[in-house]
Amino acid sequence: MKRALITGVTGQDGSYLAELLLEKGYKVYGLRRRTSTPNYENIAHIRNEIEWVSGDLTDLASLILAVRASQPEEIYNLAAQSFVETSWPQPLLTGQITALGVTNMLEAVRLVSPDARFYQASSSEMFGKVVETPQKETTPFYPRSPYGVSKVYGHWITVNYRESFDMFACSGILFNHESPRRGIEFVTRKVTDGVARIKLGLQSELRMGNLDAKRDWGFAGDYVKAMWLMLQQEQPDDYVIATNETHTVRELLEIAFSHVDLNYEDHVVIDPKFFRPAEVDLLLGDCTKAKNKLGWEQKVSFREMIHMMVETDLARVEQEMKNKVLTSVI
Ligand code: NDP
Ligand code: GDR
Repeated sequence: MKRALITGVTGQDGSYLAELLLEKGYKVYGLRRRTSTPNYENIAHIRNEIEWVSGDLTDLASLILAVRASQPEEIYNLAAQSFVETSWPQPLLTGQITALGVTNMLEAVRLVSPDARFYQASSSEMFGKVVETPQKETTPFYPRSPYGVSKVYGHWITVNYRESFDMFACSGILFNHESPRRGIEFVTRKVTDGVARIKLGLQSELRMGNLDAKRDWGFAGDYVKAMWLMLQQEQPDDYVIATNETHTVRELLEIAFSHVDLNYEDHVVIDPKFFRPAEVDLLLGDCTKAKNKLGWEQKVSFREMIHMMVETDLARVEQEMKNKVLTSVI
């Protein structure tokens, strides 16, 4: 039985990846950090199938113990302070987790299980300001947020450990990917949750930021398959994972509201609070390398995914109304 250690297992991607690895017969170890209120929402259904190890990306000793306890053949480093907006008010914390945390993880692997295969969750946010489109593995980075800068560090330290210590370390440069398990602060989920609440009469407006930003949005369930494929190759390498399509936030609004016969223009209010100090205007990925070398391809389209998210949020909000326990809105 193969063993895998996942950091960030309680997050969106961690939950889909844990499901995938369990299906494949892996013994899955999940790193969890101490929180005052435990958060198992995304993995409640598989919680008892995961072996838990405690640790925090900012604490090297805890990671050494976690790698020692799990003895994994594969390690997926998905943990991060992952919300771009929060990286301006919390730049140091973001750097400690999202940048230096990667070195902590790599050191733990190098010291305890140097032959383990390592996946780093890199991001299209590293491309930032448009230098070239579509963006591919060779496109220069120009990050536009403390988060993006931290991910560039995490990316290059992964490449450096591969080249310095001959470690099997891969970096997946993943473009935005979403699902019903997406955190509610991210734009797709904020919109689909807002649509559900408006449709069910709980609120009438949705306050938004820059509607002109363009993103290449895929489905998280498809993207975790690419992570696994990267660690099954003969040689470690870096790959862009994307849909090769881009859409504005405005198109996202149109698709989500019209799915329940509403017009977004009747409900969306522009609020300067949601504009960022520096914006990434356009992301559009070219994943030709992943298609050719990994045989990876997306299955769920952007429209299908947004419909799936609206339907899930409608059902959840309706249930919450019945139970008279409404979760708070962003
Ligand atoms: P989420 O925000 O949903 O999950 C983040 C995870 O990191 C959570 O499990 C969280 O645990 C954990 N975490 C945060 N801080 C620490 C810490 N100090 N020590 C240990 N664990 C910690 O992110 P996603 O699932 O969306 O993304 C997964 C990874 O992929 C992230 O690194 C993200 O930056 C990157 N990425 C994501 C993309 C996307 O579109 N989703 C695109 C490209 C890259 P807790 O539950 O305790 O908060
Ligand atoms: P992003 O995702 O910053 O691309 O990072 P997010 O969904 O937060 O923003 C996407 C775009 O939408 C615009 N926008 C808004 N965003 C939010 N959150 N709330 C709003 O009200 C709003 N209005 C407009 C933003 O300005 C932005 O242009 C995500 C994260 O998952 C990262 O961890 C990951 O690395 C990248 O995707 C790829």
